[in-house]
Amino acid sequence: MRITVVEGDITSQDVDAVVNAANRGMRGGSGVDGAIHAAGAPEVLEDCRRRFPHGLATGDAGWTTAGRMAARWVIHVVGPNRHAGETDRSLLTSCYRRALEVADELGARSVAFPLVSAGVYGWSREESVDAALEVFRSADTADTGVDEARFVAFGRSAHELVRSRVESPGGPG
Ligand code: AR6
Repeated sequence: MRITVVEGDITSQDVDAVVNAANRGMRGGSGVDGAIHAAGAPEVLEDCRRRFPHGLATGDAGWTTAGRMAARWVIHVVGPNRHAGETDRSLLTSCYRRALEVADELGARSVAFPLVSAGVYGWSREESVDAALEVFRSADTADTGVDEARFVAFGRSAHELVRSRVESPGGPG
């Protein structure tokens, strides 16, 4: 699996699936969730209502259509909310692992990821990218059918940071 990094907006990525940093209610929100629901309106919300009548648990992932976006699917993950006491790092790695599993169920080959939990949910960008890299480089995900995991860094400083973590030879994973 190739790990790539671009700077930009996840809603305009030309990939099979984009990952959303959602919440347990699964009805949209702010940040990347708001952008994805706006770009994929109204189908993303309609599909969320249909597929997730009771929402989704922290650390888990599930998919919907991507509506009018270039991608085919949205893979929604619910990251841990540090401000609500969800400080267990395994919930963050679980999001990235479950996103890859759902991508494999769908047959998605290219998947774009935001930095899950590194906004409203209060984790640092370093913690989120390092959790992702640990999963992407682990033996457990070596047989995934995903051949590109693309970090979409929102803004220049995020891009610099993610790129340096991805390129660091002594980095995580
Ligand atoms: N494309 C790529 N990355 C983005 C975009 C975008 N369009 N917009 C923001 N980011 P956040 P969380 C980055 O807050 O911390 C929502 O209300 C942002 O700079 O979107 O998991 C949900 O409904 C940051 O690095 O997600 C939940 O309630 C990263 O995406 C809650 O916030 C994640 O920031 C989830 O919080």
